[in-house]
Amino acid sequence: MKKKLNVGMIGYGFMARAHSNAYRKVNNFFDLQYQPVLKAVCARDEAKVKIFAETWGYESVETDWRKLVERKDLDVIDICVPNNLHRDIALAAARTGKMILCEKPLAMSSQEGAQMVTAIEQAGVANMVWYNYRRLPAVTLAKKLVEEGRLGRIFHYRAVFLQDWTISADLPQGGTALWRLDVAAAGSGVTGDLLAHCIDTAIWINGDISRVTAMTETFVKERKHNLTGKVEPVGIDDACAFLARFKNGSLGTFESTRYARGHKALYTFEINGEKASIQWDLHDLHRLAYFDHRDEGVLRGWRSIHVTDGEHPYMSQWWVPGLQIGYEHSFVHQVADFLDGLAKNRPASPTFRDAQETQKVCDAVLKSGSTGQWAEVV
Ligand code: SOE
Repeated sequence: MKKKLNVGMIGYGFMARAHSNAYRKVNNFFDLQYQPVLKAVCARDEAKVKIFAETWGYESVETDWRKLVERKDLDVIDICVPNNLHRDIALAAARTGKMILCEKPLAMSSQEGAQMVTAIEQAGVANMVWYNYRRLPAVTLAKKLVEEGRLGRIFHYRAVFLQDWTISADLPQGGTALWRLDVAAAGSGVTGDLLAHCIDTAIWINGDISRVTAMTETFVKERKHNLTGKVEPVGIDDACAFLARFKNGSLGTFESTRYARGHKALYTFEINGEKASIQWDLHDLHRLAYFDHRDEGVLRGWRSIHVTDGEHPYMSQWWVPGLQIGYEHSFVHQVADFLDGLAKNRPASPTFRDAQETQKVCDAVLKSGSTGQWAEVV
């Protein structure tokens, strides 16, 4: 008999769908002691949250997150709302002793992140942040290859995350669908939204970053605000590029923009080591490119590994070798790892504390972007 874990979801957007899908599927594919139960979902719009509950199979709805967090029949609170609400909800949930899963980025700033880390650690509650790309089999394989020392000494880490959906100056900011453009709700633009993914993967695979130098730009300076109806200044970074020094001595270059016409979600990274290199591309997420200098000269070249074999991370749980999985599976894997960690009393990463490292890098990037100076990650 599996142990039931009652989930209280806050939010009903894109991420709430991705997480709900993962809770529903995880026990069909992974043999785990725990089983999530979709107990309640909360959002301010009662009519919409009821439709969401019906679609995904939540047993009940709430319209006030404070009420949801206080409910005695819930074990886990899943925070899937704009970034400006993460801290208050996490602090309130920690006070009730509930486990907390928080959508990325952890917080609006590392100052808020630090408060959240303290609160959950004092409360001693299980916690995790949804940096889902780590759990794509090809990305997990990249981490494994680096850990095994196959690349040797790492010289370079290079990542980009490119989109093009905010180029139109007529696009408003703020409100349900466009809160990512509103600095009051998002905290930052591409730095917290997209580079945070790149930074999380980079730290996970290549270790901590010590200093950065960045440039940021806001191409469209004013947009109509959906909440006030007025044209207001845009406070987010539309684009950001930064150089980084890793503690292991390697150099990092990172770039993100929502103004790369033609690119919808092009997240790629490349790692160059003394002996081998790795490349990964979200548009082809089940493949990992690998070049090994130790290969016999005439055969040496980039190989494209179709990461669908039973020996590859997570893949033995899915179909048969050669059949690929997709984006949504990264969330299923994240829930599986969280539940497995609970059973083994071994927290799955990234915990709030791990995600706070990314938050610190984001703060340093934004600071450097505004001062034009190198910034230490503190
Ligand atoms: C923004 O468009 C976004 O949805 C991010 O918020 C997600 O974190 C990223 O995975 C895809 O792009």
